[in-house]
Amino acid sequence: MTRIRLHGASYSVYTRIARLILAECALSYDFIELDIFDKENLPAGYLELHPFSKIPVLEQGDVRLFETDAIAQYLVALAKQERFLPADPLTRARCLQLMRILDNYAYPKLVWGIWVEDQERGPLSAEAIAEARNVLRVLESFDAGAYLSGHDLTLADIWALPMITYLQMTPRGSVMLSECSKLSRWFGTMGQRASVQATRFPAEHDT
Ligand SMILES: N[C@@H](CCC(=O)N[C@@H](CS)C(=O)NCC(=O)O)C(=O)O
Repeated sequence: MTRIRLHGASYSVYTRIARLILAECALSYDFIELDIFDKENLPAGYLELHPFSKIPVLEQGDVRLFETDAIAQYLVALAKQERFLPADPLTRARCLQLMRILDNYAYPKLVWGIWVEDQERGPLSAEAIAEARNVLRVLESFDAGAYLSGHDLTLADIWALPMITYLQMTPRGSVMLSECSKLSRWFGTMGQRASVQATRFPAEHDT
């Protein structure tokens, strides 16, 4: 198989999603680390790989892909690991629903609204806390089994893990997560996976 190259950052939520899938699918790859927020110093030609200046980007021979969902679906098909997307219509729909909830609400409200605010600005506003709680309440309501959309690991779990990890690393987020018994249990289970341990954020090594 032509060698896979992944451009991204070890601190990035979406890069970690791609790396979790690569690890879960036992696909080896070269990781090309860049700081996407240092726009002045992006690698030459990076905008040809990602015209919207984001990470991750996957390359394999002539294949170039951006948008993490496209990368994810390519990788699971390549590795013949379609089990990460449930076959049953409703379970699959719930899995996709969760992934979009995570993109559209959890990423902005938990990662940017809580983790980044906590790191960069200090005291969290009541509004930010209420919005994060609302996201957690919705995730907690997906009462499916050991994993978020059933009894097996799916892309929804892989999507959620990096976002909940950043939330949980803040004092307030850790308390909020502990108030959600199912999500807390799920987070503990996920933390034991080799893929999760192998892709820890740099900030996790400091905690
Ligand atoms: N919709 C994109 C989102 C990717 C994304 O937002 N990546 C973040 C890092 S986790 C990024 O590149 N941020 C840089 C920026 O917004 O300038 C995807 O699914 O790949």
